[in-house]
Amino acid sequence: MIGKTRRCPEINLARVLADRAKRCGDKPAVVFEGQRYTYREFDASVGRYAALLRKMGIKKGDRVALQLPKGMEFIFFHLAALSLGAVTLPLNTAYAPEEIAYFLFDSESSLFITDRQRFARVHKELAKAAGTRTYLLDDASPDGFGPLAKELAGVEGAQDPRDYPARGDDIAMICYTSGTTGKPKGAMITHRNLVCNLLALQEVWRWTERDVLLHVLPLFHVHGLAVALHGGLCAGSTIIMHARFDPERAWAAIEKEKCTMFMAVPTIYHRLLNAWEAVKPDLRSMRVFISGSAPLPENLFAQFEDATGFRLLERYGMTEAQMIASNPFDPARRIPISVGYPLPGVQIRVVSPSGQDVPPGEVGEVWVKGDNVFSGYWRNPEKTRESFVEGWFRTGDLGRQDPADQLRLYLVGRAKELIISGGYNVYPREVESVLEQHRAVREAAVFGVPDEDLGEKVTAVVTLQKGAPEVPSGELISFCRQRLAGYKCPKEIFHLEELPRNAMGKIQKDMLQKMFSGAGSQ
Ligand code: MLC
Ligand code: AMP
Repeated sequence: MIGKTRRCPEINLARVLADRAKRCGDKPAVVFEGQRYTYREFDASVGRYAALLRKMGIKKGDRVALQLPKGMEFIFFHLAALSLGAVTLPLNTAYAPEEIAYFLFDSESSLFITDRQRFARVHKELAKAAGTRTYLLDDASPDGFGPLAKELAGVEGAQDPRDYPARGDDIAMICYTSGTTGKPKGAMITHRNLVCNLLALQEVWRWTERDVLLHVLPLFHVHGLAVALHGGLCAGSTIIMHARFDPERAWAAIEKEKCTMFMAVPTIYHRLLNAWEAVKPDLRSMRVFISGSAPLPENLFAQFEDATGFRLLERYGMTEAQMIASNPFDPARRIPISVGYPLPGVQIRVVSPSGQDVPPGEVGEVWVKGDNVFSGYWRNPEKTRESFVEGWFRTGDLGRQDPADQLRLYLVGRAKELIISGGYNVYPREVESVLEQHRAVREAAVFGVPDEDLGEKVTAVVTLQKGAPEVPSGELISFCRQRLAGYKCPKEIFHLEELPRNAMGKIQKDMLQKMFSGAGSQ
């Protein structure tokens, strides 16, 4: 075991950020696609959005689901909801209507905030979440509320309702994650999880109000939301935010805005490296480039350093446990393929299948404990029980600790069947069960094959029902697209007469991986 516990303040995350805004006043907080908000303006907007949510009847414990394009509205609604003690559900904009309906139904969300375009796709499915009201930013909403500008004007001058009734172990967010079996589960993340993790990151990454962070990640995952956005605001930094990632534009912004920090997934670093020669920006303002959410290949680490002179700082995290470990700030101590040491307040064990600590240097499952660890899965005591052993959270990641370097952690694989494609998680079982709904498909096996850009590429093999006519792969991919977010859909689908199985009857995915790595479309 490595790492120490420490006390975390009992405070509402939105309160922490509002207090920081008071101290930062006229300093720019967020610059989003040309819209510039000082901390004072930012905080006033959160207050106005809170007044609107209060008018809509939102109160402590209510779930508020957000499926919005990246932008200030998402941020203001999210923080406004937290400041009233409500719980937010940040939803990936790529989720298919069936997925959205399930999340709203399962979470019993009181309110679903989206826009006209997304509502048009999802509204037929919403009948499944009958108790959820919908608010549309840019149109008249089904229950009588008008577009955002009109509603915000209506609460202008209203008393600031932010009373921060939730804190400590109260839930702040429910983030849905899929799994190897069953339906996606809602990870309940508390105010304590978020606040203590931010304080740890500030310390380890020396994050201060002098920093200027370039933000290119989506806001609906822990990386872009709980680390980059909350972290930047909590430190009193300025956040330069792009609606979507574009490598040339990102390099140019770092130079123009004199950025000091950047954080991204390895796919983004790979694309930045490809664009390096074309832009060659002046990086003298930069302090640190941070990578996480997926394994950072050793050659990418080396090539990035050769081109830019910066050693990427790799860290390890997970929706359920926020940020767990990080390489040290000192560049000389950043080692490729290692995720470093536990963050302050985080404890790590590496454990055998029988639940014993393995000797340092041997591979086992990474278990985590600390104020960063979530409080369980929403209304799913069985999955929660399976995920914890005596207060230790089982990450499903396989790691090894270096006995010669203060138990520095290396991740070597996963005990869970998971594909990480461009930093997004794809659980094979979810995709297989969609493919198996197709009338011609008898069985499907989904796995990741190595991909230079995405890290792993979702790939499928199917066998067909007896007598079924050949189905083109394109048709099967379209079938998946109607039911799953685009990034979960196989990029390639191959056909076999039979799936290879071992003596126990289990499909040999490692064999399929070898057969189809580097194969072309069929
Ligand atoms: C997009 N597409 C992907 C994809 N992203 N396919 C596979 N894997 C991905 N990651 C597909 C879309 O379905 C679409 O297909 C096409 O690519 C173009 O979509 P896009 O949105 O324009 O893509 P692009 O801008 O190229 O996005 C690539 C990316 C993005 C790398 C910028 O994937 C990204 O932002 N990834 C970061 C994910 C992240 O934040 N993860 C953190 C999880 S939290 P088509 O055919 O429909 O056009 C976590 C904890 C921790 O893991 O430790 O941080
Ligand atoms: P998510 O469920 O989207 O939060 O993804 C969490 C998973 O991403 C972890 O369990 C790891 O498998 C993986 N992950 C995050 N950071 C890293 C990293 N630096 N190296 C390898 N895997 C990582």
